Amino acid sequence: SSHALRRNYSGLSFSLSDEQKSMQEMVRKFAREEIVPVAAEHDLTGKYPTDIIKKAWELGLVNTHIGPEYGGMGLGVVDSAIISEELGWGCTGIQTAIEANNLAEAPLIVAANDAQKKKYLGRMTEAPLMASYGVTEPGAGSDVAGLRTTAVKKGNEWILNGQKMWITNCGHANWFFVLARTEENASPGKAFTGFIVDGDSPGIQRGRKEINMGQRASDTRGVTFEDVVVPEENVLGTPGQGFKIAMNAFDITRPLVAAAAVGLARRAMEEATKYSLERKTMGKEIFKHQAVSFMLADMAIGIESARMMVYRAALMRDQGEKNTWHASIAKALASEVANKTAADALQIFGGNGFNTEYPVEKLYRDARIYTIYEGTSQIQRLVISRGIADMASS
Ligand code: CS8
Ligand code: FAD
Repeated sequence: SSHALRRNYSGLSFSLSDEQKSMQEMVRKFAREEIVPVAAEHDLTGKYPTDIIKKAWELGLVNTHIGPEYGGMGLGVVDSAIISEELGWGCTGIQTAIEANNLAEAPLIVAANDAQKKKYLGRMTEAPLMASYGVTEPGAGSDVAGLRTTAVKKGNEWILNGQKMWITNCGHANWFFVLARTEENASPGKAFTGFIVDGDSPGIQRGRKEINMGQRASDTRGVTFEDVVVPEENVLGTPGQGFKIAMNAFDITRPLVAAAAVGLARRAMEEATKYSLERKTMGKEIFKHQAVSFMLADMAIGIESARMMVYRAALMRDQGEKNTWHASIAKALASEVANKTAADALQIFGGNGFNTEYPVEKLYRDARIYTIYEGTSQIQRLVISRGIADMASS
């Protein structure tokens, strides 16, 4: 198939396959017709977009990495990036709710055995369920190795205790991926274990929905685990491997978060372009003032280069190459492009930009999270600079 051909292609290519182009067209239509009309309302009320997620699920736009053996489409990271950009163009709050399923599933994609995949990935393709990735804690976000949640083995079960914070989809999660410390005095690469935790396990207490600055359609909460019993069969990989499994998941999802940021930036550029071609000052459209059109040119520079980096990081993963370094570059670049583009779009709208009747103040608020979640811009630079040092010494 063209899919297989594309994956084996070894030279450079900047074109999407016909399959990818028609999928992009389909998601673009979905975003325009189903997401854009309701995005402002979800932003205002914070209501979880259950209906839209269900429609997206029916179109195969949710849980994109799950293989056909488990009822999914088994899309690659490039395919998923195309979807993320279009959904992000529509509303990154709604896109984040959808993407958080991919994030929760990523540790299973990389480390689960067949029975775990059948049970936990299979059900995601049978009904529009949500899942969560639980790593961050009130006391440890960037410093994953500093997390305090513990799991202690008792017979054939593990007893989980601790607290997670800022967990996307938490209020709706059917199951959680949870990273917990299982060895007190081991190095990060050996001290943690990843678990699949059923959402209805006794001892799980979900917090209230957090009221965030942007992406308000998405559901973010804290959650407490008190003596939660997890069966041995729900350990991912082997005990001690959890940190690497959690990091490996980011190799898949950072390019996709970056893709959504590109979608947001593209939307901001489109809105600002339209406005600047209509609004007149000093006898001409503001687009004809170079100070304005150059802001639009800078938006295009940012968007085009960020998308190339997203595709590069995503394609490397699809081709089986280690992409951690490139994923961090894509994530840092796209986040910063989204913030700059949204801020400049707001500027181009003048006073109207500051007002909720116009679309750009939402884009500006929604953009803000990109330099924070999925690893802050500082953490991406830490990964990138360590990579530079490794290259210099090898
Ligand atoms: O702590 C790491 C880090 O990445 N921190 C940032 C955390 C983060 O990104 N959190 C995001 C949470 S999820 C989220 O925000 C969701 S957003 C909402 C949903 C939206 C839709 C998706 C770090 C700072 C990079 C590294 O920490 P260190 O403590 O310095 O550990 P290291 O020494 O680097 O590594 C320890 C061992 O792990 C191995 N490792 C590291 N990276 C990888 C990858 N793949 C496989 N293995 C990895 N990428 C490393 O080799 C070490 O192994 P050793 O055997 O010990 O040598
Ligand atoms: P800290 O780690 O305390 O960082 C504070 C500041 O210090 C930042 O500017 C940071 O860049 C800087 N800093 C920290 N360490 C260093 C360093 N070594 N060098 C330089 N600078 C440093 N987590 C999940 O597990 N699952 C989710 O689904 C999820 N969804 C989220 C959704 C939202 C809306 C939000 C806000 C967060 C979400 N997170 C999730 C958590 C997110 O990944 C963390 O907030 C993020 O990784 C930063 O961690 P922190 O908030 O603890 O900040």
